[in-house]
Amino acid sequence: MKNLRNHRKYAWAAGMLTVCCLLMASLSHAAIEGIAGPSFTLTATTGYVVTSDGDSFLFWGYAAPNSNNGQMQYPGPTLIVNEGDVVTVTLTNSLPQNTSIVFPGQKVTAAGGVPGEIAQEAAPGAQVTYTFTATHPGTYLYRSGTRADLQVEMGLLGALIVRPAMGAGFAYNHPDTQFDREFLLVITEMNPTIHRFTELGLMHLVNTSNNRATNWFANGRNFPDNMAEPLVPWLPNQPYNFVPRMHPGEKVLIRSVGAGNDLHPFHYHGNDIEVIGVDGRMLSTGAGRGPNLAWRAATRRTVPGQTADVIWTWSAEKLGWDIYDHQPGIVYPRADINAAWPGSVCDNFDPLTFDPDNPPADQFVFDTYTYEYCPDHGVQFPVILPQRDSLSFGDFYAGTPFLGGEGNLAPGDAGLNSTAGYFFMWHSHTEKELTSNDIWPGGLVTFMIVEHPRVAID
Ligand SMILES: [Cu+2]
Repeated sequence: MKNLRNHRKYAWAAGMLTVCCLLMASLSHAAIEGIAGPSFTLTATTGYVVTSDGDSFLFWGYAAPNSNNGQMQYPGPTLIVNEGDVVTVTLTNSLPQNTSIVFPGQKVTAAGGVPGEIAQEAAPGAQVTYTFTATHPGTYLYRSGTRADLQVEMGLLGALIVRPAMGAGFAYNHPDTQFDREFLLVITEMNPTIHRFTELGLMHLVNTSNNRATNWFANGRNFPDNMAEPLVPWLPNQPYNFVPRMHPGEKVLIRSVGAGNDLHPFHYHGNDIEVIGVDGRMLSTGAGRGPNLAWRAATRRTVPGQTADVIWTWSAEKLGWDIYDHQPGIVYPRADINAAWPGSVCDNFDPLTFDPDNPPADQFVFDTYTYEYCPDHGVQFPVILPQRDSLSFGDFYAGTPFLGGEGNLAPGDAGLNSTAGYFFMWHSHTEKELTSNDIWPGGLVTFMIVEHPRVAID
């Protein structure tokens, strides 16, 4: 598996013009929604968060003039800076009590404000400015440092991304941390009782010591709202979504942030993940050795206050059937792609001479264009599909279980999966967290969508 990257580079070098390569490389780094630094202006203020059971709650959060049309948002704006930047964050407090921001992992100095227990605070109507140098690339959390049991619950939190000097396509300053796409996953939860009492100003009734959540969020939205587009008008304080998408064989970086107060085991279906960094530090036994302490897992605990950089990939290798729905003996027209890619490896692959115990190099086993695992080329789906009349059609059923051609849906069913993408559920493995206030499905769920290579993602 680790040679897949090399195979891809080989194919591109052989088949594409340099200028085309550069264009594709820049497009392939799916952007994380956020605002670029190094100077930020945040206001702590109020807004309303809509839950997927149809309710809405008062939240406290951060607003920035250059994010979400200047409206308060949950989570706060994702702050994106470069390694070495001197970062300044000016916080204006429009809340009824003192507040502050802490930046775990950064050496922060503050100007203005009043001393708090763990950070310099801004009183209501006042300002405080924080300054730090982004010395280490990685994924970080920022959140309230004032009465965090209440203020984090109320929504004063966000993510900070420090891009390495090596370039935006790397998680850290090591070639093995290169990725094709990246997505942010800020995990939080909320207890409606605290938000109701706070909205009514009944602060003496707010008890955070018996805090019990009933709603769970990925990037500030419950499922299925987190699969809607970013910046939809019906979620004015929840601009971010969480819809990871990729093409087979790509390396996807998930920057996961435990921004709430509870642990959440998060399960990545479809393949194990590889954890390459924690709290903005690449896992490595020594300088230059790369992420060689990375561990693989199907489910990883999201820890409050901790971040983790996780790589996930999927290639259909050794699936045992042809996910592209190629029928045996049929040669598929590739004229449209041969101009850019030097033809299909799988069309020329000879299964009779293939020795799985002694396989040739990856570039002769994986298709140049689709990333198909050639020994599975044309191998039929191992199960006889039920008759169409016996199927229950979900919204994401495309008329085919494959990445290949689309079929006909049942009469009257428009379907949502118009690209015949392949869906893997990613979700909390605390099963109660698959609800929104006891309504299923909801909460901390999304789907990774593996798209056919012909489907444009960006
Ligand atoms: Cu699962």
